[in-house]
Amino acid sequence: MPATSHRAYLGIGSNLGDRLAHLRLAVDSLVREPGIHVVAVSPVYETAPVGGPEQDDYLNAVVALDTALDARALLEIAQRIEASAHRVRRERWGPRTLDVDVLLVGDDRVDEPDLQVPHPRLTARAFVLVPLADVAPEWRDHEVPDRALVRLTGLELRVPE
Ligand code: GSY
Repeated sequence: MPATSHRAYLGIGSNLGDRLAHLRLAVDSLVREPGIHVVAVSPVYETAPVGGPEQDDYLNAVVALDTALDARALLEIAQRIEASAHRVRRERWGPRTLDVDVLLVGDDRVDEPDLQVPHPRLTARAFVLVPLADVAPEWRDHEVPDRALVRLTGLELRVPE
């Protein structure tokens, strides 16, 4: 665990049962979690499913938090919260009551079989990028190894007077 606090981002999604209740459960659980300070929650987006079998639309959001916990500790918390929503892994990419993904943890990079940070599919998923832009407008995709489909440059265009 790092000595100092860093900003982390978690993606939350649900497409089974009471989708909004599941997202609320995730946020409430994170707020109650020792060592985590939730600083912002994005708006909730309804999104078409990406990958997997035919399934219902998701509700998605991104949570920004400050913590001294590392990515592995955040993954354990995410999995515990998923379990509390009675999540059952029926099939990969299939419908789920609650998904809590570790997207970014400060500048940490993790490449292990069960945990990759930054999340490897982060930059290819509108259901992550759009709410992430709401809570992390300063975020730049050059912080992740692969090329984003859309990249914030910091360049400006002005309407001529
Ligand atoms: O990786 C998160 C689970 N998931 C989602 C999701 O949260 N939203 C949308 N729109 N499609 C998804 N496909 C998967 S898998």
